[in-house]
Amino acid sequence: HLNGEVATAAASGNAATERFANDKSAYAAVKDTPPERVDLLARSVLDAIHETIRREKVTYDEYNALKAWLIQVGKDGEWPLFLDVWVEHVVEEVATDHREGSKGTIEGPYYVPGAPEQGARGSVPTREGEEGTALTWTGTVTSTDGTPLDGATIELWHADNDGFYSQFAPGIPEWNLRGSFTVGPDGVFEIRTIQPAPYQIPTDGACGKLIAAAGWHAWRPAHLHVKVSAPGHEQLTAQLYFPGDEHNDDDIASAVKPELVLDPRPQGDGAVAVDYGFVLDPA
Ligand code: MBD
Ligand code: FE
Repeated sequence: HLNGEVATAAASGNAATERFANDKSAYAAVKDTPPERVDLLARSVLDAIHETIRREKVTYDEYNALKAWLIQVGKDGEWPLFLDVWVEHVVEEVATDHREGSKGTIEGPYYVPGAPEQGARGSVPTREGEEGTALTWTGTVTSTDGTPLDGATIELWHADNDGFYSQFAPGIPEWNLRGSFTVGPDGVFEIRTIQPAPYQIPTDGACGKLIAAAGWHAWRPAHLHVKVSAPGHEQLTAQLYFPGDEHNDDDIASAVKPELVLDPRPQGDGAVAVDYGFVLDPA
């Protein structure tokens, strides 16, 4: 309960669906996919489904259970959640295979463009007395040749100490734990925030129902999301993780890579500091 309101799967799912529907560049791809490609991909996916039905001898009860579940995914607005948890990691793998710079990973459903600019050194907007371990994060944004990238921007978003994202759970200020940081000629940034809690996929919606029915767990390890952009360079979408998290090895979204695990240093006063920079590939 957040300020008396309950976070529901349908509310966060429908907010994520709405956010994606307003993403102009993502929607441009819908009409720009050539018919030959749509034909190839649609047939290929359908072939894989037909093959599964034959191999596993899928029954009418199972087919109807699937139909009911797919309808519920739409009603709960959970298509972004479903796709980003169980499909996006392979799209990301294929899309970034050629890169020499920093490893990235999936974006997930909760990015919102336009987070408030804080400069190269600053803190993300937080509530008064925001709960959680204080985290100071320093680093440099460079190109693959080592040149600092003047004007690079890091957009940061993450869950709070209860595992909730602003704009996708009730009772949280709009830009809480979301900020943009733009570096100067030295490429250096210093961000102050708090450590997020592990994130549990909503259990009361269609995705939660699949997880329960299959006997899976619903957890992602604690993570910080970033998008890093600089003129003339490919945008990097990444997440950073914390060592020792019990879900680093079995993330429901399969989005952890060893290169993305931070090495935080306890500061003695309960706070932690971490150094982690980004290397972008020229476009
Ligand atoms: C998240 O916070 C997330 O990062 C992903 C990938 C999926 C669901 C929730
Ligand atoms: Fe996330």
